[in-house]
Amino acid sequence: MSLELVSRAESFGADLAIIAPGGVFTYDDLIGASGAAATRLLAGRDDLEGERVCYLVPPGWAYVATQWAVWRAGGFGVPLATSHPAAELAHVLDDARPEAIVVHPTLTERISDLADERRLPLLETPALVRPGPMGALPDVDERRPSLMLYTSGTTGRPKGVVLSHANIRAQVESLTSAWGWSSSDHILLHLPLHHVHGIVNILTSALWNGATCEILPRFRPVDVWERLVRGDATLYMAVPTVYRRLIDAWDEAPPAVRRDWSAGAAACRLMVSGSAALPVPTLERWKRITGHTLLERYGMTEIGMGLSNPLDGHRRPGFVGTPLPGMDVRLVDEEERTVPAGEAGEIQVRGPAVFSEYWRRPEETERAFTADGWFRTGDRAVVEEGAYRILGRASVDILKTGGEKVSALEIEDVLRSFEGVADCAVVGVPDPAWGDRVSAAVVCEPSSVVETDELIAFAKSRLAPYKVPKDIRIVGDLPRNAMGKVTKPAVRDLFIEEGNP
Ligand code: MLC
Ligand code: AMP
Repeated sequence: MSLELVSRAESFGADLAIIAPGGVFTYDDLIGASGAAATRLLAGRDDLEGERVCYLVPPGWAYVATQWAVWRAGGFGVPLATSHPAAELAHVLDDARPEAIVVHPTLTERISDLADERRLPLLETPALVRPGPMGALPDVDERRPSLMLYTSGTTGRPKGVVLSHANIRAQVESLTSAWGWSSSDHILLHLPLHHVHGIVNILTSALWNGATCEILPRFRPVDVWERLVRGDATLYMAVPTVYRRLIDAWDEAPPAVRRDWSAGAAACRLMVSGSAALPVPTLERWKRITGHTLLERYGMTEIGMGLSNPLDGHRRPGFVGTPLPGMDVRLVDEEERTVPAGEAGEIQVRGPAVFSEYWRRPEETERAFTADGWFRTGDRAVVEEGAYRILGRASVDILKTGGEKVSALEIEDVLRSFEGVADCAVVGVPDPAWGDRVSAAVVCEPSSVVETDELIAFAKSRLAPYKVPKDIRIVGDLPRNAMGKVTKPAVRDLFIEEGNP
């Protein structure tokens, strides 16, 4: 028996599955290409048996065919971020220890040295996903690992979140019923494909339902508006920073263009925002421009989506609604007792969509769950008049910038390794465009001069672009409390006082 996602796709046959820069592809095409590619990945074996396969492929047809091929061959997919420099890619390769890397030819140069150093075979997508014969493929039990997504935490480098096929099915089924997905849906996709938002909420939900997923090669606000103008997209999902950029582009357009753009967006049946807090002014502005009250929902790599405003009914600005189908959600105090109604607490989640473990990190996995299986999200919320309102993270060291989660501590480690830096503190400064603006206060070694441009170039060579501080201030000392510990709120105030938004 094949995975349910695949058997469902077989039933959608000649319907349009993917529209991508390289062409248009039906469900039959996806079954054919991923079957041939799975056969090549197996290379005569019966089953990849959970071997990791990393893929560094830009959003597009080859990405989708590769992901399905890995799954159908019994492999464990590890998407690599196309924006990451070598040091970040090396971390994932060394942690995941794949048996092979699939790469799009435009990115081969980026990874070939890393692959050679680790003696990993590199398979280029044109050869992998081309049409060809399909051999016998294994039966893949849905409890087996399906996807490993890397996420930043309060300790160490990013860790792998292990999601099974059953976890992903539970996430997709929940969203299908909550948001009314059907085969007549047509969704636009420009989010990166190494996160649940792009992979599960958009791509896999579309393919589970026999809908069409149209992949745009990159996010450019004008392209999205011009695509919406055609009036045939039914669904759109993005992070708050993207909505803000779309609003800025609309503001800059001439009145006749604005009218067309607004009419195109109004034709969608649903527009969703998530991955970071949606500022109420953005929600209100979007409503004036398009007529849509954005449906805000709350999720996390480890759990998929947990809370959502309703498809039908009142969507309360500033709130993320109620638990999604299949999700148990509770708020607890520091002793892990459920808080009385109306009081704030940590969000804990349980259910079939929740991940099983951090890859090869048993202690961190154990710390993440209570004895009776609730996952500790580290986010705080309160329920008011029946709806959840997110209050923020329990830790000041986890930031969200443009929908990307970053660890202040990981960035600090990198900055401290730069010659002449004695100490530093990284904080998220509230910013209307990015959510948290990654900012660093840096103390130099006595008699050293640190050029901020050089420090930024150094950070760029080691960190994903969204982790690189947008603002660096050289300070004489870091604000500390009586115990000598750096006080992050006081560091944040340094940037606010100095004229940041
Ligand atoms: C890019 N840059 C960022 C950034 N993205 N800086 C901070 N935060 C980000 N998120 C950098 C670029 O490298 C560049 O640096 C500069 O900022 C301006 O780049 P840009 O071209 O304007 O940015 P762009 O490429 O357009 O990307 C912005 C974005 C993108 C918002 C479209 O970041 C994005 O798609 N974010 C979504 C992430 C996502 O899918 N999150 C879901 C996680 S899952 P320089 O130095 O070159 O100028 C999750 C669970 C859930 O959270 O609930 O969904
Ligand atoms: P990630 O680890 O990248 O999956 O990011 C998950 C985190 O994003 C959550 O733990 C929250 O802190 C944050 N998040 C997601 N959706 C929302 C939302 N609607 N409002 C506020 N924070 C959110």
